[in-house]
Amino acid sequence: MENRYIDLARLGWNEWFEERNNLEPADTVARVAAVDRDLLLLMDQSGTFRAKLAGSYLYRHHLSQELPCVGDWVCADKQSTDDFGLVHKLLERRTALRRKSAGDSPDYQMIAANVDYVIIVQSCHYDFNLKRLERYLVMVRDGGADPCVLLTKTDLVAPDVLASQQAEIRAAGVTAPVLTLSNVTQEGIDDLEGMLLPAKTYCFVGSSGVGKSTLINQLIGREMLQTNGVSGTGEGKHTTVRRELIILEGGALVIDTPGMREFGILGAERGIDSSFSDIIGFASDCRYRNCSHTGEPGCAVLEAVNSGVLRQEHYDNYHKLREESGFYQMSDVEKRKKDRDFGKFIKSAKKDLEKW
Ligand SMILES: Nc1nc2c(ncn2[C@@H]2O[C@H](COP(=O)(O)OP(=O)(O)OP(=O)(O)O)[C@@H](O)[C@H]2O)c(=O)[nH]1
Ligand SMILES: [Mg+2]
Ligand SMILES: [Zn+2]
Repeated sequence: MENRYIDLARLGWNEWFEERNNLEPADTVARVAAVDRDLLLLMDQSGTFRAKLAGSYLYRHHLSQELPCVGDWVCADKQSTDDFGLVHKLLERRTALRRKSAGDSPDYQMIAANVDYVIIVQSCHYDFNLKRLERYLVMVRDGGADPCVLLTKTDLVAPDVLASQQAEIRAAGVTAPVLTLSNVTQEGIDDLEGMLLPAKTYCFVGSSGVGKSTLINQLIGREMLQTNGVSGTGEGKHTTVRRELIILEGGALVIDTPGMREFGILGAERGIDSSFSDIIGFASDCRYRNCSHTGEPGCAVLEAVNSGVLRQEHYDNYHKLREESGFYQMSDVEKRKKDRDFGKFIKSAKKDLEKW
């Protein structure tokens, strides 16, 4: 590796990136720790700094997969007039965790880039779902990263329940490592910690409320990430709203992500529409074009359910899957709140990273 990149190695840089990207001697490379549209938090060998996407970059790239996301390597000019660096190049990705955009768009929504291991988190208490796990495994492999399965909240189920879930995973032919832990009793946390290698990037994904941020806080050793303190409530609400790259004391790089309703799963929408074509058929007769089929007046889908033409169970499954697949986008209110929070976040993240 060239000398100027050696310090970047602890942020995950390696020969692969050097060989794949035609870098000029003047290029300064940095890794994306967080993103909010054209605003980025970057890290390099000397610390963290804020940056914006260069106008010329935005002009030339329109697909969301072409925009930097958490974990990406970029070229950035640090000196810029208004205290922001300027990102003018996105380096080639070694791996990509991404999902297909809705419809026939060729675009992908990026979740994280250059991840070595994706830790698929499910709580063994009411969240365990083999089908969903399998869809995650497909998404991870599709993007070139290695999967690991993690069952949390083992303190809430009897040992035989946990054992049968593990057996179910094995019986399905899943070859990825399967770990279990409790953030409450700490049982199993050592096993996970022992697996985390310096300069490797681990992305935690899974439904909202399974304990991803709680776990990462334990790994950091303090309450850096906000977690959902009120258990049993807050249905449908995400505590974590932003993907964020954090460096642990042992040198591993971890990415926290919001619960999966925001993301959905690779291509899931299309799959759902094809298995529920009967519902889609009724939906064309709904009074409102954007009908959610949950109680709007003139909803033809509900009418079909009520008159017994559609089975209630089929209808319920449809909603469950759509919800899981991220079909329900965040409301505008949530989006605005997210924007406001980002300013605060940048400040605190900068402080945290500077200590490191
Ligand atoms: N009993 C038990 N509760 C846990 C465990 N891990 C987390 N929790 C609780 O579960 C709730 C949700 O935890 P979070 O860490 O916020 O979940 P998350 O996966 O980050 O959720 P999002 O950020 O919304 O995606 C909190 O109330 C935690 O205290 C565990 O191992 N056992
Ligand atoms: Mg969280
Ligand atoms: Zn309807």
